[in-house]
Order: sequence, then structure tokens, then C-alpha cells
Amino acid sequence: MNFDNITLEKANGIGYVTINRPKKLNALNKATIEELHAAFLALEEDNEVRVVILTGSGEKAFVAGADISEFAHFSPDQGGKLARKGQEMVFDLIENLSKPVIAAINGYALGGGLELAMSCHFRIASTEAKMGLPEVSLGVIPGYGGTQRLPLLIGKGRALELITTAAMISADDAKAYGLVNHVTTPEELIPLAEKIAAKVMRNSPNAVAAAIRAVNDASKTGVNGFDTEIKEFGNCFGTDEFIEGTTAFLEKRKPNF
Ligand code: CO8
Repeated sequence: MNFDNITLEKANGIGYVTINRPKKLNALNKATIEELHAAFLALEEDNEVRVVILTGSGEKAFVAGADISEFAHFSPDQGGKLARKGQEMVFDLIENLSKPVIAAINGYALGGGLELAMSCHFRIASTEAKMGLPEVSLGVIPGYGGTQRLPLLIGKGRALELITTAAMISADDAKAYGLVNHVTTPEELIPLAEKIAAKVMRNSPNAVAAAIRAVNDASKTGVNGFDTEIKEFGNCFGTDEFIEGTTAFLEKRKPNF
């Protein structure tokens, strides 16, 4: 698939997805959602890729939200369908990817943009980042998972304050809330993501994927995450990577995964 709204590159085990509509502050229109879907499906299948870094192009925005011009005239039914399709095609796909996706938030991450970052496995931000869920100021609520993922990340009280005030917070406040893990300069943002990716890539890809599945099950209704952990833990024992990891430790050498 050719991409018009994103770029997809890979180097040294890392997949780089960059949302590339800087004139519209990388707002998520229908075409961008479809391209993100195709890109993440391809990254999931690509065994050379062990970590993904997701960012926005230009200096101003990660993603300034869903593209308001596309849904301003929608009916309730169309609005609901748009939210469901986007959640299933992109946000759930990213959250359930078998390799860590790091959101490198380089500017505005608003509405669907912050929701996109929250569907990633963790987030880092530049000092220029500004984050918020301003949907209620438009007469809607977050529709790409924000009401569900934000309370999990920062707690219900803080989430409801952020959502109901439509406030924008700084990178430092986001770090204090636990919404982002690290804050750095704009120049150091991608190098920092790469440094973290390099640490992930020293480890067993199979175990990393199993850890993502187990952690994700901690917050699924009707699913016992402890059972998932036990099952995934047991399954690891049947892998070559487990043999390599434990053998390397006993032989006092680095494992080769
Ligand atoms: N949608 C469409 N276009 C946008 C968006 C957006 N979310 N954000 C920015 N743009 C466009 C502007 O319209 C403008 O285009 P043009 O040059 O053609 O007029 C261009 O990007 C540059 O933007 P500004 O001139 O506004 O730049 P400023 O630096 O003055 O302001 C802001 C930057 C503060 C980020 C401002 O652009 C803004 O407030 N944007 C909207 C932020 C917002 O409300 N986001 C939430 C959108 S709703 C949402 O995300 C719902 C998610 C769930 C949806 C589920 C189903 C769809």
C-alpha cells in the first residue's frame, strides 16, 4: 500500500511510523486511519521489526485530534460507527500488537491524538508537547478510547478533571500524572525512544509479546489477568528463547535472541 498521510520506515529492528499531515497538525482523517491500520498490520507481520516508534511530522503536533471537518455534520449513527471503526482498526490493533509501540509525543496530542498515544504501550514527550482531551468543548466526548484508557493511566479523578475541563497540560504535568514516562528536548525525543527500543531488543521477543498480552489482560472485563500470566509464563518454557536466555545466563554470556 502506498501511503499519502503517514510514512513507514524501518532500520535496526525499529519500525518508524510518522503521521504526515503537518499542515493539518496531523489530524486523523479517514484515510490516515486506514493507512495506520495497514502500517501496523504490516509491522506486526514483519519479524525484523521488534519495536515501533510512533510520532508526528513537523514541529507543532503529534496529532491534534480526529479531523473535525470530516465528522462535523455526522448523525448519531454515523458518529458511533466512525468511533467503533477507528477503535477496532487502529487503537485496539496498536494496543494488542505483539511488539512494544512507543509514542514519541513531539507537540500537540489532543483528542484522538492523545487517545492514539494512550493506545501505545508507553509514551515519552518533548518539552514542546501539550496534551488534553478537549472533546467536550466540541459537544462530544472522547470516542477513540480516551474515557477508558486515561483513568487507567492517571486515575479516575484526574481523568475526569482533564476530560470535563477540556484542559491542556504540559509535558512536565503529564509526567507527574504518569501519562508519559520521560520528558526530553525536541532534539533528543527520537534518540531517547531509540535508546529505550535498544533495551527492549536485548530481550526475548517471545517473552516481550507474552508480557504485553498479560499486562493488557489486567484491565479486560471478565478476564482474569493472573490466569493469563500463569498461562503465558508456562508457555515461555516451551520456547527456544527460554532455552537460550537461561543457557546464556548459566554460561555467563549475553543471550542471542
Ligand atoms: N481537525 C481538523 N483540522 C485541524 C484539527 C483537527 N482536529 N486541528 C488542527 N486542524 C487544522 C486547522 O483547521 C488549520 O487548518 P487551516 O490552516 O486549513 O485552517 C491547521 O490545522 C492549523 O491549525 P490552527 O491554525 O488552528 O493552529 P494553531 O496553532 O492556531 O492552534 C490548536 C493549534 C490549538 C491545536 C488548534 O488547531 C486546535 O484547537 N485544534 C483542534 C483540537 C481539538 O479539538 N482536537 C480534538 C478533536 S475531536 C477528537 O479528536 C475526537 C476523537 C474521537 C473521535 C471518534 C470518532 C471520530
